[in-house]
Amino acid sequence: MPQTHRTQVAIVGAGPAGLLLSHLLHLAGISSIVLERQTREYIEQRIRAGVLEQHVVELLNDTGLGERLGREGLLHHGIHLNFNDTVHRLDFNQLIGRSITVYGQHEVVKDLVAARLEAGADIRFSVADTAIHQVDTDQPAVSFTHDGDSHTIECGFIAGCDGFHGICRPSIPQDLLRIHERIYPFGWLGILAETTPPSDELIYSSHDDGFALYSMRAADVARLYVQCAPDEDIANWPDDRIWQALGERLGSAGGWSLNKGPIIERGITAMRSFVAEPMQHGRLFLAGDAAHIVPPTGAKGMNLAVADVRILSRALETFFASGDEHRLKDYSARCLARVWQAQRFSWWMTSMLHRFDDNDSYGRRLQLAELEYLTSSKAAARSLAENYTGLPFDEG
Ligand code: RFL
Ligand code: PHB
Repeated sequence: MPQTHRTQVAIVGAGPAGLLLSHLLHLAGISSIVLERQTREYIEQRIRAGVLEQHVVELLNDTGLGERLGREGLLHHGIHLNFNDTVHRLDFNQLIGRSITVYGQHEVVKDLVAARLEAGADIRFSVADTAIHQVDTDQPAVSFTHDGDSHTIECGFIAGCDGFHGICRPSIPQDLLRIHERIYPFGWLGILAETTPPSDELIYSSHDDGFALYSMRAADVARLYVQCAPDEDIANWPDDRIWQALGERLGSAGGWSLNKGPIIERGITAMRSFVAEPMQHGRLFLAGDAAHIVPPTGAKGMNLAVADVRILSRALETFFASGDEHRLKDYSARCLARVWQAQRFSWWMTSMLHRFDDNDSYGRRLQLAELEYLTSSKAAARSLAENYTGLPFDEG
């Protein structure tokens, strides 16, 4: 039986962007329905980002989502940079008085799903055939199928929070979008392992063999990455090869030791920078990975998704309270100003830390000069600290 529903905002995608938007709108008394093609279990297990900027932590705290984050999140005041057999600590707290929190994206997702469902939210998991309609009118709609039935949501606005491979961005006529893109000649092989992380802060390691990153999820769970080919077959990386590459790239400068442990998750991520402009078409607003992608070296993807939906929820609040559209009209420009700052930072971190062309000794020496400068100049270190811990939200 075809069914029709009505809501103020239809949200496509239950990642951090879609779920947080639904939560923020709820706090402002605005109704929404969230559509997700995966199951609840799947989105709550999907291992992805781990670093929350200080503004993001503050927003989650201020909106009632900070309870488990406060208990289980790991507050970090700095990171390590490891290169040329030397290790340097950048102390964010000392440099700029700010910090970050390590807390898995899937934990944020679990907290959001729990808060939304407790508040009686309408989240539809395992939907299929999602399509958006009439976004250039003031009566847009979303259609989908669920358990074999067809449904239509009539709404005031559609939020496209469906990630890079979603349907919302491709629904915008391609001649209205400008795409800016860079593909990198490498990927990351990431593992989650049951072992003590080598350090209690993140280590970014630039090694002649390639980049490695040592992160964590808990005192006994390490999240580790090694640079690999972009189209790498994971079968080429048996456990021993992963541990050996991680050990070599960590080196001995920090006095750290890397203990092998059972690998409980593994995957390869291609690296890409991508921006679609504008982030709005009629009554469709894109947020998060649906509009932009950064390589993970700067730990910015999830944080940008949060900043977008904070700006969008404020704009929708103004509209529903007074009919004033000026914030909705400014949405794309306001987000993109911040998005481009994060693009620059993520591209710069990626360029500085990875192995590029094997034969380019000049390029390698430039990377090392940049790292030397960064770790010897307070001005340079402050710039990294400011961007890494997060530029201010422009909630305007
Ligand atoms: P998501 O999380 O991809 O969520 C989109 C959701 O939309 C659903 N969907 C649909 N639903 C209904 N109908 C359709 N047609 C649909 N098509 C798609 C999908 O199933 C999904 O549930 O996007 P969102 O919300 O914009 O969030 C973005 C973040 O997930 C992403 O930017 C980060 O994970 C990136 N990232 C990092 N970000 C950080 O801020 N800090 C980090 O430390 C960090 N590390 C990382 C990362 C991403 C990584 N990978 C795997 C790419 C480390 C890695 C390795
Ligand atoms: C992670 O913990 O997964 C992580 C941390 C920092 C990054 C990317 C990923 O830059």
